[in-house]
Amino acid sequence: MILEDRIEANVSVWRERVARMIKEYGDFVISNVTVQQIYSGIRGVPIQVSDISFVDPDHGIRYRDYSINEILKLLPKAPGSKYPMVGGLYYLLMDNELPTLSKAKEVEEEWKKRATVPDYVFKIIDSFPDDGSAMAMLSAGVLSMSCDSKFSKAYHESVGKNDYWKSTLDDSIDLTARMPQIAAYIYNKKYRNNQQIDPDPKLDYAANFAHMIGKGDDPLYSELMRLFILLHADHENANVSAHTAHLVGSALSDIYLSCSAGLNGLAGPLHGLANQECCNWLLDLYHFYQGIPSKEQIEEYARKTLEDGKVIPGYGHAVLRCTDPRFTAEMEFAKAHFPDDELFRTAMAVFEVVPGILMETGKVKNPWPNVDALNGALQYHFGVTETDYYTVLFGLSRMLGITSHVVFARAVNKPIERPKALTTRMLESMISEQ
Ligand code: AMX
Repeated sequence: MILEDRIEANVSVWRERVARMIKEYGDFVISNVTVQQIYSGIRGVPIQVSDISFVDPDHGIRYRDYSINEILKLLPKAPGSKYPMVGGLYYLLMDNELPTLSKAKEVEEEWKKRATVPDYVFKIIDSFPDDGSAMAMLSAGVLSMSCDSKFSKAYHESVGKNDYWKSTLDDSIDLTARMPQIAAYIYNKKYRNNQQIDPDPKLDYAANFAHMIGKGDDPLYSELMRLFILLHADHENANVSAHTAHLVGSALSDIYLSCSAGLNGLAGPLHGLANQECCNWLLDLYHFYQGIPSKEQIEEYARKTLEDGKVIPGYGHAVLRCTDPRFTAEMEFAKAHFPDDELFRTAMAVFEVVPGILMETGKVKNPWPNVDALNGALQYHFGVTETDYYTVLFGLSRMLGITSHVVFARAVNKPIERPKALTTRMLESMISEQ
């Protein structure tokens, strides 16, 4: 199996590092938890080790310690493309080493061999009404494949604990191989009168997805999807979707059960759904002023949004304290290829005005744009105008990172996660006894 030998070579080193850390420094205190943190989403409390990716508050996401700019430069490119091949990205997330072009291609070839989606997945998706939630369809489709889990089979055949990661990797490759067709099937069912398009084995992962949603004629859309998948592949494992998948996986639930749970978290408006809300906000702004709005109009519109008690989607972040480098990468893509697109120009005008307004509130910790501030505008340019589908694109990409974290957790035998809950009365007496 691809990557198995690479991970095998690293596993004993990782296990030794972790075992040594626990044995020699098990009592080392890295953080105290305050009452405020308990009541506010355990915000900022270190609860995980995340060696696959790390959100640096001042510089943005790093995959295996490489910044987005480095990744864009260093990963092998798809043939005839300026953007990295998704297979190489998966290799890096799983392995810690920059892949060669041939390694990236090996992953893509393996995906092609495993890309057949079982019929029952389509039947499950078909059982939803056409106007059902695209994310619920995606989550249910992924969940249904649990019956095919190689990990589950190995577990019930009493494979040893130290080898659980191998069948989990097997499941991760199967799941990621099938994701483009499942995501495309949902798009075609909901927005293209169920006109399904068969995969084209000649195409790379991202181009094949573009082809299956009917955008195969525009090579630039394949380029966008290569970039989009790369930018959304991972964001540390303490965010809602990755942490949920990890938590469920820690009970030794298989990857399909874990990832379906993670996708349900991604579907929330404070997480992945912000994608669509941001594009809708931009479109409403654009239509309200019947074209690209002036600075004053944006100011008026943004202030009205805040007065109505709403947030300005696409701005702010729980961890980042800078302009999201993923936003910058998307901005550069649009500037290079369609600088005059009206929705893109609207997004750029918003970028000039909104941070200042958010700073004035005095409470927003990060007034700068996150990746969602542009995602929708870019998809819209290519005619993917169905904003309620955007979180599925996010989910398609995020499975690469989430499943890498799940495999890694199995490789180092992370135990079941079980923090502790306290009652309010307990907290009150702890405080009064101080
Ligand atoms: N517009 C208006 N108010 C905002 C704001 C924004 N874009 N971002 C933060 N604030 C407000 C918060 O609502 C909070 O107000 P409160 O004290 O009255 O409840 C206050 O500023 C402090 O919040 P914070 O510590 O700066 O942010 P947070 O960690 O609580 O929340 C986030 C982070 C992303 C949920 C928030 O910035 C937000 O709602 N942004 C808009 C939605 C969005 O873009 N989400 C995408 C996130 C990225 C992703 O997962 N895809």
